[in-house]
Order: sequence, then C-alpha cells, then structure tokens
Amino acid sequence: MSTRKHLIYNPVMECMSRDERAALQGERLVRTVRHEYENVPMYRERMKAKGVTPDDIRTIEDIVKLPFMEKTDLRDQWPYGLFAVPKREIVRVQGSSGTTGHPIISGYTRDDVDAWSEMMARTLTGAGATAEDIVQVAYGLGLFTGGFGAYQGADKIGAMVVPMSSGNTQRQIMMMRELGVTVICCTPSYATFLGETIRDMGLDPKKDLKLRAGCFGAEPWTEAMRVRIEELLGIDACDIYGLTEICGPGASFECLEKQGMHINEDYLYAEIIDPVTGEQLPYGQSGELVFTTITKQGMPMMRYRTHDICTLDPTPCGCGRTTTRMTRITGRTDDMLIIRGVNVFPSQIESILVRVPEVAPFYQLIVDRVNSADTMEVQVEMTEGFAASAPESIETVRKYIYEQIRSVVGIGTTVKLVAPKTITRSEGKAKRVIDNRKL
Ligand code: DLL
Repeated sequence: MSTRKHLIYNPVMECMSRDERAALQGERLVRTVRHEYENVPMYRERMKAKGVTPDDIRTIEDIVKLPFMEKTDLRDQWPYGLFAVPKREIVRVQGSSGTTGHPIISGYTRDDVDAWSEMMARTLTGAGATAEDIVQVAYGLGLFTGGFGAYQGADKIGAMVVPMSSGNTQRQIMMMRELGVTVICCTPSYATFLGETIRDMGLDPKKDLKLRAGCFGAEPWTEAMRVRIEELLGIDACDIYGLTEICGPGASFECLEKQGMHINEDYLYAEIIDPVTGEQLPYGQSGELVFTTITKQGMPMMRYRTHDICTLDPTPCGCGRTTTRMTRITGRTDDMLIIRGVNVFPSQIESILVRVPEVAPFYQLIVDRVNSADTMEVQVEMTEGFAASAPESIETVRKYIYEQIRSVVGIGTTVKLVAPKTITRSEGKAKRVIDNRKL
C-alpha cells in the first residue's frame, strides 16, 4: 500500500504552487466568462442585470462580481438553453432528476468529456489505482454520471474495467471474486450492502477477494460508515464528490491520506458562501458550496449553488497535492433527499399528491435504511369521504399514487393511505420528512 499511497496522476496540475494556480484559474475564468456571455442569452441577461461585462473579469478574485446559478435555471432552460456551442459539437449528455421530476441534463463537448475523464483518472489514482488494477464499476451506467465517470477514469489510467452498472448483487460478487477485482466504485450504502452480503455468503474478503480500495460517493456518508466499509471489505474507502451540473463524479476526491477531498481546481473554482446573504466566506468557515467551471465549453456553469454544505481547507496535504480540499458534505441547504442515489425533492411527491382528489394534503415521507438500502414510505391521509370506500377502491388509488411516484421521481416507494387526521399537525413548518437513516 505504501508504494501506492502518494500516487499522483498529474503532478504538474495537482501540485503547482497556489499562486500559479490562481493565475491559471484567472486566465481560464476570463475566457469562460466571455464564452458564456457571447453564446448563452441567459448568462448575458443575468450579467447585464448585475451591471457586469466580461471586461470586468480580470482575475479569479473578480468571480464575486458574477451572478449565481441554480438548479431551477437548468430546468427553465430545458433542454438546450444553456448550451454554449452548436449542438453538433456536443458529443454526450448526462443527467439526473431535477426539482420537478423533470430530469436536468448537462452537455459535453469532446474536450469536456476528456477533462472529466482526467478528473476521474486523478480520482482513481488518488485511491491508489493504476494500470495494474481491475476496476469494477457498480454505479449505474446510463444518464446518471456515476457509471460513465468511473468507467472513463479507469479507462484513462489503463486499468481493466468491469462495467457492471448497478444492481444484481450476486453477480457483482461473483465477478469481483472470479475476476480478482481490486477496486470497486459504487455508492457507500451499496458498498456496505455488498460487504454484508459477502459476509452472509460465508466469504472472507481478505482471503476470497482481491479488493484493495473503493471510490464511494453520490450520497452523504460519515467516518463511522468509512470504518464499517473498510472493515467489511478489507479495503481503503475513499470519498468522491461531484454533481451532474458541474461534470459528474471527480469534482473532488480523497487521496489515501483521507483528510478531505482534493478539488480539481484547474477545471473548477470552488467558493463557500453564506446561503442567506450569498456573501463569500473565508476558508475554514462552513457554508454552501458554489462551483464555477473554468474550462467547460458545452454547458459551462457560472457560480452554481450546489446547496451542499461543507468547509474548504487550502493547506497542503501529506500526499503532496496543493489543491484546496473540501470536507465531507455535512448537510444541504434545501430539502433534497438522496434515496438509493436518486435525488428526490419532497415537493415532487407533493405535486403528485395534490392532484389526487381522494387524498388530503397531509402527508409524510418516512425514510429509512434497511439492510444498507434506502427505503421511503409515503404516508398520505385519505379524505373523510373517501376513507369509507371499499378496500378495492382504496387499493386502486394507492396503486395509482405508487405508479405516479415511480414514473415521475424514478424510484419505487411504499405508499400507505392512512385514516383522516392521523398525521401529526405541526404549528410551525410541517415536518414532511422523517429521515431515520443512521449515517
Ligand atoms: O451524484 C455524481 C456522483 C456520482 C458523485 C458518483 C460521486 C460518485 P448527481 O446525481 O447530480 O451527481 O447528485 C449530486 O449528490 O449535490 C450532493 O448532494 C450529492 N453527493 C454527491 N457526492 C457526494 C458525496 C452525482 N461524496 C448531489 N458526499 C450533490 C455527499 C454527495 N453527497
């Protein structure tokens, strides 16, 4: 392990002095802002409204003059409004569920895909992976960025990729075992489930598997979960972070020091802001993470508010990288839930329920983790009149709600129609979500 501990994929970019990097970021920001202003009407309008032109952006510090972007902007500009190049230059779209149940997408040029692959190559190298490794990708391969991101990074470092996609746990374990997989990429909750299943099958990961490391992300997890996964699978578990709007996984990643996630700062500029005032906060202070892409051509993002809460640390790391590190995500400033890797907004569920006349607008979402997998139960009150209906009618409505949620939100949930006035009323803000997951 020690020989792999300080592997760095691109020492020039990852270890340059902070002054050099700030200069590079400034140059790249200047170019990106001009590109956005010239090619995306929404950016032009927003900048004009703030009284700023591309000429006002000369160094990276000038970033605070720029307007913020939100997930709703992506929805409002659906599908191509934020593309900054002609569609023929876009070679890929990736996506995730958005606030309204409508997915959001990001478009990538060939160079954007290459940049993302580089970020993921650095990510895997951070976890000690090399061309000698066999990397199993158990993130979903599809619109979701997890699968393709991990695949591209593993491909770029020359590893042997096993592109399993998500699910089918027995087959995942069989491949892992028989192919001698050394690195696994999946969500941390799935890693726990894999570990538990492996143990239940009577296998000893240390003897029966060759796993050495894992790159886990797409949902919040904790140090306690890291300890559990490392014990269950006998590996180094590294946290990796990213979001569709910015690039997908690889925006930042942990090295084997496991002391925070290195941000790929030659591609992205990170800020922490006060979520209420929007003011930039100094290093070390907790707040909302904001990303600006500084090389992306296809669909660049200006000061994108992630709503994820963390802290930035600019001090050098024991691995030799000089990039700013972000702490684990400690929460969100909005109510987005992540259920089995899918982003779910309670407002999506509410908008389904209010269209069903047989139920009242009193509902609760109960989230739990059973056998390491997230579960969600939707409890909604029936109206007084409907509650007296025949059981078959109640079942028909229940099934209808279930199907609606499945098609709009993209996940299966348990739906329970409960008697009128049984969901606790609250005097202040309604408590719509009860999240029993112990992270
Ligand atoms: O989850 C990209 C990704 C795939 C990251 C695989 C890591 C590994 P989205 O589906 O757009 O993209 O969801 C982005 O997921 O704003 C965070 O709230 C959450 N998230 C992602 N990684 C982490 C992490 C992918 N390591 C949203 N810790 C983000 C906590 C995470 N939350």
